[in-house]
Amino acid sequence: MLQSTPFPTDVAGTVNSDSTERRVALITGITGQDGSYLTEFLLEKGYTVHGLIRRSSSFNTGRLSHLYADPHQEPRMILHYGDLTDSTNLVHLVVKVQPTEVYNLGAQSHVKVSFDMAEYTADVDGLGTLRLLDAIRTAGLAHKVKFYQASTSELYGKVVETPQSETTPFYPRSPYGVAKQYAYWIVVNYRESYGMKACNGILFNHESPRRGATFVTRKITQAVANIYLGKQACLYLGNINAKRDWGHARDYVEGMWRMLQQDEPEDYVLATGETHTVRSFVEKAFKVVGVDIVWEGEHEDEVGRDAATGAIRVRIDPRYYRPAEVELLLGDPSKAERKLGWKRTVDFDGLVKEMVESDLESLGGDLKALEQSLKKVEKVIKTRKDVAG
Ligand code: NDP
Ligand code: GDR
Repeated sequence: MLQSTPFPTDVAGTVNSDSTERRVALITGITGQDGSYLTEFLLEKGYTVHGLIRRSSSFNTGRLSHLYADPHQEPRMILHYGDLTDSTNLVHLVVKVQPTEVYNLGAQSHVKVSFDMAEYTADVDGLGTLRLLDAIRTAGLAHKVKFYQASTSELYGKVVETPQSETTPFYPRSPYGVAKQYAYWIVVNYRESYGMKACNGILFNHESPRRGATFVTRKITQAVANIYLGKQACLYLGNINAKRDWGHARDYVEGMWRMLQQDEPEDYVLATGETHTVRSFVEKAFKVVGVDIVWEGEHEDEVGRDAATGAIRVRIDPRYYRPAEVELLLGDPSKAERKLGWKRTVDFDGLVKEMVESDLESLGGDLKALEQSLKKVEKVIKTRKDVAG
């Protein structure tokens, strides 16, 4: 059952009077990709999870629907209306929930949109972090709460060095990156000024079948599934030469939690240590449905054709270009591996395959039939090779 009362009178997770044993998390951005995986992870660990959700005229809790409690049981996931732009609301919420861990994942998280909504992005992503930290102080919990800030590889922006690590200087290239840089430093400042146990997780891109449909990976995998099923003809993209260090969101939320289990609060990079172009993501995704893409043309006139049929499956649309681009991200996760014992478990190929197959399945595609037809093609290729000697 969806518990959407803004300020419930009885707060689950507060039954145990010994504060050292309480495990109560408060998550902003709980309805997003990471929020949903983190909630699953924390519920599994026995936490009570409180989440901030925004009032919306349409349903925005789809990623959490499988976690709603049986109405006959005490709910362990409780949702509250709120917004990172509303400090009074945040203070009430923190006082009421008395969290032991706070995960600040809420953000206007789309880089391209941040150029259109720069002030709003600064308000939510930058000042929103300050409001939440101050709500914790106002509630008298500055020394009790462990705080996670969703920092980002977008802080590195223009390439200064690679791989990028905790010591690489920042050079953000978007209003989003600049707002997140404010958030990064206010977290460091509150840690140093008030002794707050606050950490920045500098996370490189992480994706999953739950990734928002306007981020490039999910846009590609949905298009591949639609094209395979004959529901779409062509995929339009912007800069396909940009390089990203892509991991799986499920691995990354575990890293967030591990950061908060340390005695000393510090900042950590989570990344795979590999980088790939958007172009190669496209090729891999089409390959999952047995299509080889060949490229021809240049710049805005470049197209990606199905090598077997000649059909144009990818075109460039400059509308998706950004006023300033982050060309190359490649992270060095060695500090997190050494100190947190964290390591990603899903590689690039595994990530692309899972996302394409999930989109195919949700669009009604038959994965078994696909597997069989790919096996047949493999056999034909092998026979041809054998014949050719
Ligand atoms: P999503 O875009 O999927 O989720 C963003 C969440 O923030 C949603 O729950 C959204 O609510 C909420 N939100 C937006 N505006 C507000 C607001 N004004 N007040 C409160 N909540 C708000 O992002 P991800 O899950 O991918 O990312 C989580 C966090 O990690 C973000 O802060 C992002 O910037 C950061 N990050 C993400 C990376 C990635 O690769 N995924 C990498 C590095 C950092 P609603 O559902 O109502 O829109
Ligand atoms: P990013 O992710 O900007 O890295 O931010 P996104 O998937 O939006 O873009 C990745 C790269 O792909 C290029 N690109 C396109 N991007 C989109 N969205 N749509 C297109 O059609 C397209 N064509 C090419 C982009 O130019 C870019 O180079 C994500 C977000 O989750 C942030 O919140 C997070 O902080 C960073 O990752 C790390």
